[in-house]
Amino acid sequence: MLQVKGVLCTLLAVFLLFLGGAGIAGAAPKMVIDRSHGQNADVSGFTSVLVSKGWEVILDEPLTEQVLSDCSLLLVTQPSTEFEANEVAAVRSYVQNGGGLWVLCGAGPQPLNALPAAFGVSFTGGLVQSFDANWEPIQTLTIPVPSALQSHPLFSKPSGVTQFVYQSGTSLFSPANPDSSDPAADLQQTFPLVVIAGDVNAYDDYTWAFNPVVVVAAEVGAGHVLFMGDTSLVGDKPLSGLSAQATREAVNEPLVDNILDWLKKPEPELPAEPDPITVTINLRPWNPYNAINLDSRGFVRVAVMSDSSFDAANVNPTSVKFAGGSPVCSKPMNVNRDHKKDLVLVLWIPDLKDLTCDSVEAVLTAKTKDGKSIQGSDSVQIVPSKKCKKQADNGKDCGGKKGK
Ligand SMILES: [Ca+2]
Ligand SMILES: [Ca+2]
Repeated sequence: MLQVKGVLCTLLAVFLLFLGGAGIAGAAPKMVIDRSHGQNADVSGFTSVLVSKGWEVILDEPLTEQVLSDCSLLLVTQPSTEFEANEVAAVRSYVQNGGGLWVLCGAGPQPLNALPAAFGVSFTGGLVQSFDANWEPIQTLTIPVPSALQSHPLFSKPSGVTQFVYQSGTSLFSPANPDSSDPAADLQQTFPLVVIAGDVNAYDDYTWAFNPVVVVAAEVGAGHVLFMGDTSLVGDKPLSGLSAQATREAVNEPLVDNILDWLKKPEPELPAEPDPITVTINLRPWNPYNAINLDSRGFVRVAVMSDSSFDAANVNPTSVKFAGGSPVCSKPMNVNRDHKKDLVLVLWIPDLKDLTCDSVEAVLTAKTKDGKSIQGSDSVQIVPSKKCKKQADNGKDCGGKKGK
């Protein structure tokens, strides 16, 4: 087992983008599968599934705020050493900030609850079905999803998950008060969460209990947490190949897909680009007619004007685009004698690719030196030229000539 663990604990960073040919999607969501708390179950099969679904999977990272900062989903399955207070704090903070946490644990005499306790739940280590059935290796425990919960995103897709299966239902939850007569009801009063109870003939710490909790899902801060009392949902290599395991995986696949979607930290929304600041420009600053001859291989000036709300000195000249061209040089000058210097830009007319013989307006865009977008426009008069005359001739109906 140690050898297997050693192999698994080497950093496995698999990065696959299933883009369908496009190279424009963002980075794959990153899942950290915790291996730093004595876990030695083989999750290689589940890792392969995740990679095929477009995840980047990282094993055996220390659970620090830095490691979790770009993590979309943290998976903790069957730890055998307890979480330290600083790790719990890091995970709690990560979830508060939008991260997803999925914890799966099976039965055990001493469940490790430092992490679940940070979210108000705990594993009891008890069993959710009869003790004898629990030891049947091919046992499959079907858990119905209560109809009231079937519209929850965990179950509503693709066509509704109405039940799922555990390997044998090896553990359960209880609220902070383990003596509660109705743990599920207690939890629902405490958290905005999904609670699913197991069958009524269930063990709770080796005593009969009614409706032991088998799933807890909750929204915590901006993130989501999910606690489940069975590890077989994320695969268990020694069991794969057994028909019961294959059956469980097939039945649970839609649920697992929903879980990944629901827990995944949302992509940060890019701040909307603010509308550009409208500025006044003056094409041919000392000429009111703004004439341009598209045959010309000369230069034309355009001024970005300063006024009481905008200082043209803030314009980054290299960012300027005017009618498709970039200025060849620029100079602060006061064009209109208002004691405010304007920015005069010089452009080569053949560069003004956006101008056509029909243009009546030309647009200038630029960024300020602190990155804000600005935009302005001025009228333009395209003077008759050979180029425009030729275009006009080509545009005429040549009807009769065709076919001669
Ligand atoms: Ca002008
Ligand atoms: Ca001025």
